[in-house]
Amino acid sequence: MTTTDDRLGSAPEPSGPVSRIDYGERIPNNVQLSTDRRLQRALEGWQPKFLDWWRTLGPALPTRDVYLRTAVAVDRDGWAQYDFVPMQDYRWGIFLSEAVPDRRVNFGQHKGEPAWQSVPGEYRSDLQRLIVVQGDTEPASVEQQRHLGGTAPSLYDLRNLFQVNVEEGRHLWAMVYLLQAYFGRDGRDEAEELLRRNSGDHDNPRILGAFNEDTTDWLQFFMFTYFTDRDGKYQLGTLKESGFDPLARTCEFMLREEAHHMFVGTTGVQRVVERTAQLMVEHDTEDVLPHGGIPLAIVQKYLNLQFSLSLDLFGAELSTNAAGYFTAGLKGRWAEGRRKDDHVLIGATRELTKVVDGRLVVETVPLLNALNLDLRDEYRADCETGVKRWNRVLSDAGLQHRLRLPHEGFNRRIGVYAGSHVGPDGEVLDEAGWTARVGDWLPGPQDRAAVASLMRPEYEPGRFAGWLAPPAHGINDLAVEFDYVRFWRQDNA
Ligand code: BYC
Ligand code: FE
Ligand code: FE
Repeated sequence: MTTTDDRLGSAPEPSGPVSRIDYGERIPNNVQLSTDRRLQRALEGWQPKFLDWWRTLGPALPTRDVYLRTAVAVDRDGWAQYDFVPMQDYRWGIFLSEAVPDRRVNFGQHKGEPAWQSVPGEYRSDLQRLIVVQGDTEPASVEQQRHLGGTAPSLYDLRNLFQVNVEEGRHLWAMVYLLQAYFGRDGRDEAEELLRRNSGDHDNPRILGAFNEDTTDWLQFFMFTYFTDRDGKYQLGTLKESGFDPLARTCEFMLREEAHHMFVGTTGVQRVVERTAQLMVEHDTEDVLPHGGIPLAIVQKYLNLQFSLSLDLFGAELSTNAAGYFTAGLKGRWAEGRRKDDHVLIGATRELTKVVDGRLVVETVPLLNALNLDLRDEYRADCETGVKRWNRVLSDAGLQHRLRLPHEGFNRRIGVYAGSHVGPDGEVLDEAGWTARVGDWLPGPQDRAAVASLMRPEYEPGRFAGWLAPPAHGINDLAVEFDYVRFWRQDNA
C-alpha cells in the first residue's frame, strides 16, 4: 500500500477471525446488519439522502469511472481492492476493526473496567457530541473539494482526489452508523443534520472553523490533506482509545484509510516543491511564476494558513471538556497505551505558553485541563516530518531556502492566543504591526490569483501540469501514465 506514514499502525493486530465484508447487502457491512432489522431500515432510509447529498455537493466533474480502492476485509492486508467504479456506485459501507477480546477501558476513572458495548447513560450526550463533531468534518471536506476536479493537474491526481472524497463519504457513514445504532431518536436526527449543515453555508455552517474555509486550488488541497487530514489522524487516534468499544473499532479502521489522505498531501506538496526548485535552479530566480511554477514564498503562505487553521481544530489549550472526556474514558491521549504514567493524571502538570501584556509567558497548568494541547504537541511534531522532507528537496537542489512551520500562536482564533497577534517567529504584535505584515505571511488575493492562473486541467493520461513534478510511482503498482479516471466521450460510442 502507498503509505509513508509509519506513525500509524500502532493498533493491535486483530486477534479474532477476520470478518469478510458482506457485499450482498444493500449496505456493505461487517456488523451483521441483516440481523437488526430496525437499524437496517433506519440506515436504508438514510442511504438515499446520502446519495442525494453526494450528487448535489460531491465531486462536480462528471466522470465515467475511476480506479478506486474499496475495502473487502478489515484485516491488515486484505482490506483494499482496486478496480474501476463509477463513483456514484461506490460501495459505501460500515466497517469496524476486529473486536479485541476482553478489551478494557485503559485510562480515566473507569480504567480496568470492561470496555462498553453500549452507551453509558451518564456519558450519552458527551459521546454523541464527539461523534457528531467528528462526523460533521467528513462531508464538509467533500463539499470543500467539490470543484477541484475541474482543474486537476493529472489523471493520477484526479483519482487521488476522488479516492479521498469517497473515503470521507464512508467516514460519514461510520459516524452515522454509530448515531443510528446507539443513540436512538436523537441519533437519527443528528444523522439528518449531518447532511443539512454545509461547508461555508451562512445560516447552517459546518461545526469547526477550518471546515468552512474555501479549498481554492490544488496547492490548498495538498496543504489540507497534509495538515487537516492529519488533525483527523490525531483526533481519530484519541477516539480509537475510547472506552466505548464500537467507536474505538470504527476509528481504528478509519485511520487505515486516513494514511492515504496524508500521503496525497505529503507527496503533493513535495512535487510542487520539486518543480519549483527545478525552475529556480534553471532560471536562477525565486520568481518562478513567469516560468509556470509556484514561488516558495507563496507555498510558505499557504502552509502558514493551513497549519494555523488546523491548530485551531484542537480546541482551546485549557479545556475542561477535554478533561471530562478523558476522566470519563471517552477520549484518550495519542498512543495512550504507550504512555508511561498512571493514565488517570490527577495531580499531573505541564507547561503552557500564552500571551500576557504583549509577551509570551510560560505557566504550569494541570495536565488534565491541557489535553487538547498535549494532542496538539504530538501533532506538531508529526507535521515537522513532512517539512523536513520538503526541505531535503530544496537542499538536494543546492538551494538555501527552507520551509518551516510558523509559531503555535500564529494566526489563531481559538484558545489562549485568540485575540492576540503573533508572528511566525513568535513575535507578539499590536494590531497595526500585524496589519502591516500579514500580507507577507498569509495568502492574499494576489497570491491566490497567481496560483489560480496555473490551475488548468490536464486530463491526458501520463501528462502533468507544469507546476508540479510527476509522482515517483503510480497507484497500486500501475504506471504513472495509467488512465486512472475515464470520462464519457461523445466522439467514441
Ligand atoms: N471551531 O473546551 P474547548 C477530520 C468550541 S478532522 C469552532 O476548547 P473541546 C477530517 C467547542 O466545540 C478531526 N468551535 O474544546 C480532516 C466548544 O463549544 P461548546 C475532527 C470550536 O470541547 C480532513 C468550545 O469551543 N474530529 O476528521 O475540547 C478531512 C470550547 O471548547 C473549535 C474531531 O474534532 C473550532 N476549531 O473541543 C475530513 C474530534 N474548537 O461546547 C475529516 C471530535 C473548539 O462550548 N471533537 N470549539 O459549545 C473533539 O474532540 C472536540 O470537540 C474538539 C475540541 C477537538 C473540537
Ligand atoms: Fe475522514
Ligand atoms: Fe481524511
